[in-house]
Amino acid sequence: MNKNYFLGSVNVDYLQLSYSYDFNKVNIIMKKALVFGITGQDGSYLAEFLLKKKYKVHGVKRKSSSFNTSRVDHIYEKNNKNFFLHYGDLTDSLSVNSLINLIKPDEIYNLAAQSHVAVSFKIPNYTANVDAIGCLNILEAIKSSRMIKKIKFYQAGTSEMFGKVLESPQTEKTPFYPRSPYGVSKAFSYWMTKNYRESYNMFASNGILFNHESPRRGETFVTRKITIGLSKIKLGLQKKLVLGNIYSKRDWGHAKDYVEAQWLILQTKKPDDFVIATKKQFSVKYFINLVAKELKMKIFWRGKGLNEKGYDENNRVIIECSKKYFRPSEVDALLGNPAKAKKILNWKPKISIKELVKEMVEIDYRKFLNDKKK
Ligand code: NAP
Ligand code: G4F
Repeated sequence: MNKNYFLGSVNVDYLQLSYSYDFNKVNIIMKKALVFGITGQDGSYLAEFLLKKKYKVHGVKRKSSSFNTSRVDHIYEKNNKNFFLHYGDLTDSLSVNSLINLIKPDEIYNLAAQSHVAVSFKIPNYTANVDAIGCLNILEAIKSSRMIKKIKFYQAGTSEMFGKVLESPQTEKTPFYPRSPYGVSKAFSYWMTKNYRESYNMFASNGILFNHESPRRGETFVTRKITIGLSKIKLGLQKKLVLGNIYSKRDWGHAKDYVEAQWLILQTKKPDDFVIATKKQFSVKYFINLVAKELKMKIFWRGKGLNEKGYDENNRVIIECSKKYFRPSEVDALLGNPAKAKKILNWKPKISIKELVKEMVEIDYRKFLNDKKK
């Protein structure tokens, strides 16, 4: 008779460990997480978070013509015993299958996506392949593996699924009305995740995350475009910042807080779907003003609509709007209610928008100051 009895998992002060009992000896086996999208903003913070929780972290990176691991290189150097990178691609179901069967993870986080809403209008087919079919590829791979009972799956859903919002603030019960190929593709993945949960009894959960930012945010998203643009203007490295719709409103949090929620979503007894948000809403224009304040810059606003411009103390235009950055259909305002996450996950955001702006500005300003000195 085999003396090893698998006893499941225990929750020790958030430190989740699988263990096996061998009569006199207890072997602690580290949990394994497989993260699709490890090289992105969230992937890098989630990897750091999971390593602190003593997971073995396996990340999937794409083959690209230039380096795409800058957000995780520091982890690789420090923790290389528990951190592994594998080539793969969500659109390549064979690679998804073989990675899952090779690694045999306890938890899978699908953070991989073509995540830019405006770009999704230009490459809708590609966006659907990655953001919709990619998720299905993972769900099918889990279903056809022998680990359907063991693997917990997290799908990175988004407030963009609420789109042209039908109520405010948005909750888990608010109907979806996506407004972009990105939002529609993510809604497909949301429903597929729920469907596999209900059809095959899989532990598959959706996070419905509202906008979250950080110094690692992609440079073409509006918050980072603003912190970089205004830092460069302050340093005389750029004359003007050209933006799109500065009146749209978002519920912005910090990515560090949001990856903790992603993990908590997989630690519940039953799989479920959760809104993760701050319940605070600000316009893009307000965000610009916060960044300017942090940089000790004065911006004087004049004009209305597309003609509204931001001027500096010398009456020079430093911010203007262009239709070029408008989307064929806009999501005007998002505001999330994270009450369910607070109640069930005991999650709440810790970092305020002012602290977020301070951190982003400090890092971007310092970077361009150093570049200038070179
Ligand atoms: P991100 O910085 O754009 O990262 C996306 C990641 O997906 C990158 O690692 C990227 O790899 C990878 N990827 C793209 N296409 C892939 C493919 N075909 N196969 C495998 N990997 C692929 O996004 P993020 O801000 O971290 O967001 C993480 C997830 O949450 C995304 O799914 C996003 O849609 C969703 N989300 C984000 C927010 C937010 O405000 N940040 C809010 C709600 C939901 P490369 O580095 O090679 O490009
Ligand atoms: O920073 P954004 O591009 O983020 P968006 O479209 O809200 O999407 C982000 O958050 C979603 C969650 O709600 C994620 F699912 C998604 O993956 C992504 O991370 O734009 C924010 C707002 C929009 O209304 C946009 O029209 O800012 C407006 N905006 C104004 N000027 C601009 C610009 N957006 C960008 N990217 N660039 C501009 O120049």
